[in-house]
Amino acid sequence: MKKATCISFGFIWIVSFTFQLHAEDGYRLWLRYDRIENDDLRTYYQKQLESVWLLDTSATGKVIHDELVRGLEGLLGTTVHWENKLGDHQLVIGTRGQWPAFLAPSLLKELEALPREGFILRTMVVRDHPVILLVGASPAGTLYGVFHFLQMVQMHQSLEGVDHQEAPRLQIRMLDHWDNLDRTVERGYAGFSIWDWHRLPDYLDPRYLDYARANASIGINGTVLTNVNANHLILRSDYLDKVKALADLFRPYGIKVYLTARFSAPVELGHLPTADPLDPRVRQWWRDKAAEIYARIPDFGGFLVKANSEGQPGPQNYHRSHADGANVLADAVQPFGGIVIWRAFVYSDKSPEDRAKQAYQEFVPLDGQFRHNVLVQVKNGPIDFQPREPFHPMFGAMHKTPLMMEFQITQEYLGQGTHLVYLGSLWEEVLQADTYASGPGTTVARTLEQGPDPYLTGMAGVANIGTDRNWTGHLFGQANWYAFGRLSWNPEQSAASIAEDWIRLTFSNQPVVRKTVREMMMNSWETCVNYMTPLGLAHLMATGHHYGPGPWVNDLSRPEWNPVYYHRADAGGIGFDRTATGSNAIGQYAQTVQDSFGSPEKCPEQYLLWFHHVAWQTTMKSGFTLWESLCQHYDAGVAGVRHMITAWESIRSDIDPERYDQVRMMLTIQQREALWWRDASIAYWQSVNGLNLPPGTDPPRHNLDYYQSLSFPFAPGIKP
Ligand code: BDP
Repeated sequence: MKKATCISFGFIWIVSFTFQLHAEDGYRLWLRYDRIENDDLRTYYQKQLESVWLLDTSATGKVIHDELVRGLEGLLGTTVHWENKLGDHQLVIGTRGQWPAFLAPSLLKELEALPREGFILRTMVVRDHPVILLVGASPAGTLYGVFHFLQMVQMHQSLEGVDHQEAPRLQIRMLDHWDNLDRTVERGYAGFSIWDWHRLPDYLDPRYLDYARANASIGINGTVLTNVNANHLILRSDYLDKVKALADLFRPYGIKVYLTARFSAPVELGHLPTADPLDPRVRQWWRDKAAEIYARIPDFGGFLVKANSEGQPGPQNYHRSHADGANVLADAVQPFGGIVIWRAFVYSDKSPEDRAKQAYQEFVPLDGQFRHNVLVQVKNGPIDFQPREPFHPMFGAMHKTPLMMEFQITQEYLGQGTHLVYLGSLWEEVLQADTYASGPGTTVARTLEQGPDPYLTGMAGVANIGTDRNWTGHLFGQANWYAFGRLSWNPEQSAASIAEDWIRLTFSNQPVVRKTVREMMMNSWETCVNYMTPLGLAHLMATGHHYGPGPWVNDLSRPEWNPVYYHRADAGGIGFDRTATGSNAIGQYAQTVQDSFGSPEKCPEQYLLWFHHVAWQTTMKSGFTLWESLCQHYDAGVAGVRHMITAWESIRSDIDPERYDQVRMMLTIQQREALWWRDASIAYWQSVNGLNLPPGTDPPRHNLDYYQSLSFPFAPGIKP
């Protein structure tokens, strides 16, 4: 890679020097701003951007100023010329309310109609001056527009006749950090938590600002700093001072801070004898706590709560409902404009009911009982964040309660920190699934966008960020962070187009790189599903850390923690009967969905064993038996990783050596682990069905005992 050192400006030299210190370690994410190598192109942009007039004087205006300096000076290799009056070839940037009427009055009208975080970007002539106008409906909207503009330049797009208007389709676009106060990260595979609680509030790690920049650049406007398996200490005054320091840093980037609330905090922190949500002392405690928080952080977002789930305390400890629990917190934050996000990820060790049915059964009857400032956060599928699940039946099932999507960006069940799996495809499949809840076309995305309250719509992603220099452990984990942000802004976007943008911003605009990497990414999810859990299988991971295969596990205390609970393989067949002859989980979907998923013939094969128990010898659409087909999927998975390696190697000369090697080494791990998944799974299924391997199928490299004997006591991300 040529470096910008040939440029004589001192500023550029310093920037370049810093980059060289860390070379291409991935720290800069998709905000690289490297100098445009093509002279003609660079000159074109320089001519279009003779000066910048920045009219936004808010704290966000300062952020915009700094980002433009960084971006334009990096990309164009020249100093930004700031001007406080109209000029030719000028980028004019402002915000509703601070926009002088003489500047394109027609814009003012359009601005009226623009939602709060929207922006307009337009090339036009104002008083004989050819200019590019960028105006946001709020400072955050303007900042989003600035990032959009910089990305256009990064992607070498023309500024001719630009006429672009955008606003987010979902209002709450947030990252959920499963970060503990001791800096371990539950299900984190990229080092430790970036929140340095011990040194906060006085020491402000510069990384916090880069975190805020990265999030703002993809439209993320909320961050939950702490793990859903919550520690009450985060609500203690000294910790709230630390939270305030972060909230102050993030505010100019349009990012609000949220915290997880441990339901029993009134007991642990407030020394009350109970946390019963209907007890007046408990209600007062939460009100006082909210007032204490808002005194420090006037725009505090609110609370995220995991209650009565996997051992967490909750209202049911006091024989109250989830609505009672959510409402006590909602009442506490309501005077300050706060919200409560209550998670629907619940299942009971007491109930013999199919785990896939339990969230729906608990929550749908409560529709209408939640306060107006409560959202219920629902995982994309009915069990957990499995490699592939059908969409959660709660989407479209609650008409009075805003539902928020919860995706997992960190790859707990998808290869963790070492597998290249582009999750944009998974999320697209879920978002575009038709719930038929209000007739055809009621996709999951629509149910999110058109909930009962237009101000309470949203999407959360469990973050994959840590202290690793490249933020996400695997370089391609960055693509998942990026894609999540883009989809939370507009859930209708295609995974392929988002991948394309990420590649251009992160690696190169060269067609060969774009094509090769896009193909790698777009095939990667299916590849992973193939070697881990093909044909609708799920939850076959080893115990605790969920690293590697463990389909044989059957000795955990709770039945639904055991993989055998999910696959139900026996000598006759495999799969979970969720039709009327089984658990009837299918009954929670709309009739049209039931008609398809509920019939083994019509059910899309990717969900077959999720809904049906199928005999090993059943003939599939391909003409092969289920057993043969299963083996083929495992082989396709292993071959898919091999293809990724060949593809990556083919563009070696187009990628800088450092990032090339990082990814190449990870692919080696992935190849080994894909084979491990395949072999261990086939060895186990054979031990159950006693069938010979289909002709042409390689035998597993080891016997089942070997796979069962493997242990990984220090695998990362374990739940404490
Ligand atoms: C599961 C994770 C566990 C989380 C839980 C949750 O294994 O660590 O606490 O989800 O979402 O997938 O609460």
